Amino acid sequence: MGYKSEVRLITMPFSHYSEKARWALDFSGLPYQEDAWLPMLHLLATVPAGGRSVPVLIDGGTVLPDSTDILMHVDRLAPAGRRLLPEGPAERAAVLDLEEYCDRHVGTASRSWIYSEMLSEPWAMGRRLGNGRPPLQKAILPPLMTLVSPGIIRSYRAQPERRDEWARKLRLAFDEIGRRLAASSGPYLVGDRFTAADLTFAALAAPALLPPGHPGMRTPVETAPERVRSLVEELRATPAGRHALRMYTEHRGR
Ligand SMILES: N[C@@H](CCC(=O)N[C@@H](CS)C(=O)NCC(=O)O)C(=O)O
Repeated sequence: MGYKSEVRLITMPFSHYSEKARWALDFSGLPYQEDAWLPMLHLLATVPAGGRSVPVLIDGGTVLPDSTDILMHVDRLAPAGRRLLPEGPAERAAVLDLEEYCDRHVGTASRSWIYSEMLSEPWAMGRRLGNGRPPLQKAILPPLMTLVSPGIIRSYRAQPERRDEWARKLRLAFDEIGRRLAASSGPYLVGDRFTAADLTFAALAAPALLPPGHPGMRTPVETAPERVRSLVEELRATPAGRHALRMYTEHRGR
């Protein structure tokens, strides 16, 4: 099966599920074009493609509106040595199980937690998200985040009074990943090499770790509000947090 260079990945630059798909593509070395949209405007690209959320991968006639399907598609096309899913059935099942765990528990909690902390001041959040972005995006993001914040808060149950609940869920998920790391036979979540499990955890934990080296999230932890900084620093110091930061340092080339 050949790979066409007109492969298009529709994203929001700072979306963590988009980062999961983008990292898988970057790791594979396969050529693609990122089509990055700001929140809500992304619907102009995803709805015509037949989806709603980002990421969406369009590869010829194949349209994949889900990060796990994208990762599996990319993995089938990736050259040997650039695969993220092990061949062995037991290891492969362990990786897919962890990927699903992270999709359900890490990605949801990190997103709702950061929004519950930041969206009571959506203008300020828009300014932070604009950090390091082109001037037009920098100008649009504060009013745009102000406009979309009520919908985001509703969709992700990110009301400010829920922030402790989301922080608790995040800590539980990090504890679970820490246990899986301790049980692994090697320095990765499954064995002795980087897999989709490590990538998915690191990408989906990013809103709660603000990892240096993240291509779409350029908010240094030093500039974050005190309460955010405090939990980011706490989670960064856990075994799971240290693991995610190491994955960004060692495996997040572009
Ligand atoms: N299960 C999906 C979840 C993707 C997702 O939640 N994307 C969010 C951004 S991180 C989104 O597009 N939200 C806006 C919307 O649904 O309109 C996947 O893994 O791709």
